[in-house]
Amino acid sequence: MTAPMAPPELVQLLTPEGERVEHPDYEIDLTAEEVRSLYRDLVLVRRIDLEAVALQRQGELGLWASLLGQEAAQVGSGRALTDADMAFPTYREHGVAWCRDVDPLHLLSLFRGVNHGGWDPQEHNFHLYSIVIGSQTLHAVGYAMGIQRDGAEAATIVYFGDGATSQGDVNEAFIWASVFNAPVVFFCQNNQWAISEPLEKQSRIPLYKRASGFGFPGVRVDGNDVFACLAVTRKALAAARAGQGPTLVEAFTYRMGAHTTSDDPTRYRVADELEAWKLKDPIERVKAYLFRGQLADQEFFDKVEAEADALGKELRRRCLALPDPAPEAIFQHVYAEPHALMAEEREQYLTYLAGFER
Ligand SMILES: Cc1ncc(C[n+]2csc(CCOP(=O)(O)OP(=O)(O)O)c2C)c(N)n1
Ligand SMILES: [Mg+2]
Repeated sequence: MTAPMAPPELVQLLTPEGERVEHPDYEIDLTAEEVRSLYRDLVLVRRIDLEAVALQRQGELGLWASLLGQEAAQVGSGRALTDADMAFPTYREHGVAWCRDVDPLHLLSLFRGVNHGGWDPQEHNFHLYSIVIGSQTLHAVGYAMGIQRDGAEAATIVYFGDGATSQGDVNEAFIWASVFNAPVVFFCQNNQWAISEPLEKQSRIPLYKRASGFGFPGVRVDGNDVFACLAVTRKALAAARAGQGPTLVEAFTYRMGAHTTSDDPTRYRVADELEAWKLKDPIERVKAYLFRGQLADQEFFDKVEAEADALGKELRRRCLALPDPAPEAIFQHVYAEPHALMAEEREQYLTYLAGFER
């Protein structure tokens, strides 16, 4: 008798060639319309990202952190959320922002330096971007413990990178979430690099296995497979909402671009690596699946392409039209209530500015 096969370590429902495969623990049943909609999300999100990189190169943004290659991890997990769920991003979650209906212009305005965030986290249940690595995991656990006490039928998801798993904050968040059984999904996008530090400098074991040491389940999903990311995140969120506590999802993916526009990855990684990951492109496999099953025709793909072009063009136009804030705006929103010292400093600054010829 042969022993039953263990489920594969990596949850995958769609191969890089666009073939549907089954996994014993994760099912997904999507209509053709739903798959086309996911494809559209992936293409539009990539276009927003490409436009932003181009704008930075032309001096219109101070910086940009590209999500190139991570579209499926973000759209799959983002589309698993209900309106009531709360998401805490890093600085790279433009695809999740898209799924939460955050106007991409707000993302650009932050990186253009014309405001400090630009969207209302409560309106979208999508928190402001966090640049301090791992800090948002603590915020998310605190939020999750809050909604747990409110008895809300909602879960929290927090995004962070492979490098962030070495931060104390993230490990403290794991402990708190575990012992308080907080309704939180830890969504780690393992894109293999923390700027120039490769994964092997962060861990001797696969990241998802760390969860067992903290006392909750961990799962590794193909982060370039939007179906698998959707299925795995849905299940983890449902468990959180049902009172079963946290899950660590490790989305195994690859950062195809630079860390940010200030970085040059050719200084620390070989070109072959990128070439190998290009074959696992998250968008191409959905396109192949749609073609293979005759679920979409050329007209559909042309239409999405045209929509992406129009979105990119319009986003560029709106970005260039963003007004510069008044210099004294920096003193706004520091405190919720009027503050005497802020008012004094604001007046001093205005007097200083008035000393220049206009
Ligand atoms: C607390 C803290 N330490 C260091 C940095 C500088 N820093 C910015 S991004 C980064 C690497 C993060 O890598 P990872 O968590 O894998 O996320 P990725 O950028 O790959 O998405 C570091 C060290 C920071 N922003 N915050
Ligand atoms: Mg990383």
